[in-house]
Amino acid sequence: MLMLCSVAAIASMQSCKMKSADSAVAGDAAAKVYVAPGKYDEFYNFVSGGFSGQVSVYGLPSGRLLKVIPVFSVNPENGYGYSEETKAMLNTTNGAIPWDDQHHLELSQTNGQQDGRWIFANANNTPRVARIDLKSFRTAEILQIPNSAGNHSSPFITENTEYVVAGTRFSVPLGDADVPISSFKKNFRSTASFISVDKTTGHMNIAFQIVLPGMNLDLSHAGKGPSHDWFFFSCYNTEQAYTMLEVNASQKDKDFIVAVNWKKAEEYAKAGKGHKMPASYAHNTFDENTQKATSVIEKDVLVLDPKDCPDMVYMIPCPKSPHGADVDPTGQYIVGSGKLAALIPVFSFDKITKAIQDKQFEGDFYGIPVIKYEAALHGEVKKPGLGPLHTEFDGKGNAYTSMFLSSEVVKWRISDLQVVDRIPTYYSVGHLMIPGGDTKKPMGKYLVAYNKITKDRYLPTGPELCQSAQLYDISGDKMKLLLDFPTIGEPHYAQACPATLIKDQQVKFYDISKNHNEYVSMGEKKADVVRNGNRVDVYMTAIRSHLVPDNIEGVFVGDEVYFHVTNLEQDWDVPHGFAVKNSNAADLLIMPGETLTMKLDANKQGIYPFYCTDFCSALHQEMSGYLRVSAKGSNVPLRFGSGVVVADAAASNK
Ligand code: K7E
Ligand code: CUA
Repeated sequence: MLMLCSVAAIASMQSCKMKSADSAVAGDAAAKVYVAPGKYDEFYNFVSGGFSGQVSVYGLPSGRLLKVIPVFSVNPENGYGYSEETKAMLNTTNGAIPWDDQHHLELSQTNGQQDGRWIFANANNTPRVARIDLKSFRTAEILQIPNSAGNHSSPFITENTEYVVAGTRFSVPLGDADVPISSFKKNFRSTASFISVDKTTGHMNIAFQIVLPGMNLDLSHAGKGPSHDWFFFSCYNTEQAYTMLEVNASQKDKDFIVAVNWKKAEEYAKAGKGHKMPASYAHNTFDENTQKATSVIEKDVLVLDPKDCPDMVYMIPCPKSPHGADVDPTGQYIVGSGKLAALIPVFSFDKITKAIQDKQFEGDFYGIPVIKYEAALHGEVKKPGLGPLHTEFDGKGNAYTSMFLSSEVVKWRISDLQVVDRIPTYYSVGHLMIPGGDTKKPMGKYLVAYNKITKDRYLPTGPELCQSAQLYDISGDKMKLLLDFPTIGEPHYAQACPATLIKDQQVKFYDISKNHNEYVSMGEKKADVVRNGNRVDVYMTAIRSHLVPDNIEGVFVGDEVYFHVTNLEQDWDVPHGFAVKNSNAADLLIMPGETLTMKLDANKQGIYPFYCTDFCSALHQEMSGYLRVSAKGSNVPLRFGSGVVVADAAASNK
C-alpha cells in the first residue's frame, strides 16, 4: 500500500494507510456484493481447507459461508469419521487417520465445461484423492495413492473427467523400500498417477502410474481442445537435493514442465507395456444404499516406465522452480509460474508439437527428451511482478497471475504478453480463482484471491488470525476490489460454479423406504434393544420430539453399546442430533430418512442421559432419555421402552 504514497505522506503513515485503503475499494462495492436477506448468491465457491483437511463452501459475491464439507478430517459437527457408518472413509494402510492437509479442488467436467456432478479434492500428507457428490455435498469416495508422498499436483482432471491425476511432491523409493536418504538419485522416484473415473458412477481406480526421475512434482493442469491428450506438470528440485532444499533446490536456472501424453500412456497400458507392481492402498467408498462406508485394501498398481514407452513424456525447461502449470481456455497456451522468476514463460502447444516432430531437443533428463526452451516458447511476460504462483483466465483473452512476493494480481494479455492491469492483494496471495477459470468456458465476472497473510484486515483474535479471501470485479478493463471475507483453515485452490448448475439437484432428505442400513428401525414399533454377549444393539428412532426407546436398563459395565438412530422425518431441514453422556465419540447429526450409529463403551456404573443435540422443535429440550449402566454381574433385566411401554416392562422391576 505504501508504494502508492509520496515520501511526505509516509511521514504520516496513518493517513496514507487510510487513503489507500479507501481508494483500494470500488465506490459501488457494497451494492455489488450485497445479497439481500432471503436471496441467493450467484455462485457456489468451493474452497480448500488446507490444514483443516475439509472443503468449505461460500456464496459469491456475498462471501457468506454456507457449509463445511468433511473430507479428510473427522468432523464433530455431524460425527463424520466418528459414526460407525463413516469411520471407514478415513481408513488408510496406516489405520484410521483423523486429519490431512487439503490443497486443491477440481469440479468434474464434460467437454471442458463444468457439469455439476462431483468435485475432487486431494490429501497432501497421506496421499489420497476424494470425490464429493454435489447432490448431497458429501464425500462419496476416497482413494489412497501408493508410491507417493505429498500428493500435491492433484486432483486435476482431463476434459471429460476421464482421469484425475495425482503427482507426488516428495519423491520416495517405490514399494516403501528401506534405503539411505543419500541414495536419492539412485533410488527415489516421482510418480504421476492417472485415476480413471467411471462415467456414470464416478468410481475411481488407479489406471496406471508413470514413474519419473526423483524430483518434486508441484502442480498440474490438463490440456484441452488441441492439447486434449496431454497433461502438464510443473516440477522443481531437478537438482535432486534431499537436504536444505531452500538452497540446494534453487541452484539451476530452469526446472521443467513435464508434458505427459496420457492418451499414449493409455495405449501403452492397454498394450501391456506396463508392469503390475505389488502395492497396498485403501479404497474407501460410501454406499448410499446401505448408508455405510467400506474400506478395501487394493493389492497392486500398473506402472509405466517412460523408458519402455517412447513419445509418452517430454520435459520443457521452465525458469526457477515453477509452481503453477496452467492451461488457457483454448488449450493452446501453457503458463509456467516460476516462484523465483522475474518473468512468466508462456509455452505454445503448436510449438511443442512441432519441436517434438523436428526433434528440437537439448539433451535428456534420465532418458526423457528435453525440448529446447525457445522451441516451445510462445513468449515471456516481462517484469510482471515478483513471485508468480498461479494463473487463471477470463475467457476474453486475458490471464491473471498471482504474485506472492509483490502481493498483487497481474492481468496480462495472452496474445501479446503485455501487462494491462495490476491490483494489490492484502496480503501475499497464493492461489486465485475465476469461476470456470481453468475450463474452456471461464465466467470472467469475478476473481477471488486467497491470501496467506491477514495481518491488519480483521479484528485481532490472539496469535492466530483467520486466512482471508478477496473478491474482485474483473468485468471491466480495470480490476476492482469489492470484498474481504475470512476463510476456514488455509485456502489454497478453489473452484466456483454458477448456483444454477447444482442448486436444483440437491437431495432434500433420504427416502426412508430406500434406507437399507442394516440397523434401520422402520418406525417406532421396530425400536428394539438386543444383547449378544457383551454387545448391545439399540435400534432407536428419532422424530419430533422424542427418541424411542427413551429408557434402557440392563446394560452393564464392560458392555459395548451401539446406538443405531434412525431419523424418521421425511421433510427437508429436520435433522436430529444424538449424544449420550460419557461417550468419547462426537455427537451424531442424522439427516431425515438416515440411520447413524454411535458406539458407547459402558465403562462405569451410572445413569447416562442421552438427547437430541439439534434444536428441532419447540419441545426439542424434551427430546431425551436415560440409559442405566449397572455393575457387572448385577441382576438387572434388559428392559427398554418409552412411555406406556416402559410402564408395562416395569412390572418386572425390583
Ligand atoms: Cu497453496 Cu496450490 Cu499447495 Cu500454491 S499451493 S499457494
Ligand atoms: Cu430432535 Cu432436537
